[in-house]
Amino acid sequence: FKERNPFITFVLGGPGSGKGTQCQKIVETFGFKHLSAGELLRREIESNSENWSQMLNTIKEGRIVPSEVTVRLIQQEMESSDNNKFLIDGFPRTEENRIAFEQLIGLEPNVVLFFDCSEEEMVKRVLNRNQGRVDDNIDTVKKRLKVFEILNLPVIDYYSKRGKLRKIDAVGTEDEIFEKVRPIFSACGM
Ligand code: UP5
Ligand code: MG
Repeated sequence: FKERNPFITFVLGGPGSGKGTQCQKIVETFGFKHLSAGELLRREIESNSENWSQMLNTIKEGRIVPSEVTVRLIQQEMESSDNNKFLIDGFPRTEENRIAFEQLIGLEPNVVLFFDCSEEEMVKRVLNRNQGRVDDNIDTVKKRLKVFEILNLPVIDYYSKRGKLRKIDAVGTEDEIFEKVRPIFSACGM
């Protein structure tokens, strides 16, 4: 897979910061393959795969599913895609996730987007979503925010130090935010 020289973007940000929404726009404009780690896990749970009930509990509690599960799902999707440009949404959540990906896939991301949003706005967006997600309730949202702060901020910090982080102010309309995203990919020659 490494030999295909894929272009990999990690898309990070707290719960409800607009990762999925902006990923859709990036797909429409730049033709990436979108892989939401959370979506892949929810699909695994729905298909009653091995350990589905444990995974469901983990998500209900806002905790992080073991790296080996998530990385395997992402790897399968990447290897079976004929697109060579990937948006990996909501992953890596932890330093352990990041290291597991880099070791197994043998690649680092080309770019890391970080949608920076206030907690107040994130809570409001998540509670308004109404798509029946088991983790979209005030108790779980509070836990997700805490897990984001403790486990994901160090990953964001790591990529900032590597010069790969593109931080985007995620307050504003969806279109206003996308106009800040667009030049990042244009500058990469897409
Ligand atoms: N919305 C979007 N943009 C808006 C804007 N500019 N103005 C106003 N409203 C806006 O957006 C959220 C809502 O806000 C939507 O209703 C949207 O219309 C509106 P969305 O684009 O869905 O935000 P997103 O950042 O994708 O929020 P999401 O809730 O999906 O983020 P999470 O990171 O919490 O969820 P994810 O699906 O990635 O993970 C869920 C759980 O899975 C995790 O908590 C964890 O338990 C588990 N998980 C792992 O264990 N490992 C992983 O690697 C990944 C997930
Ligand atoms: Mg999402």
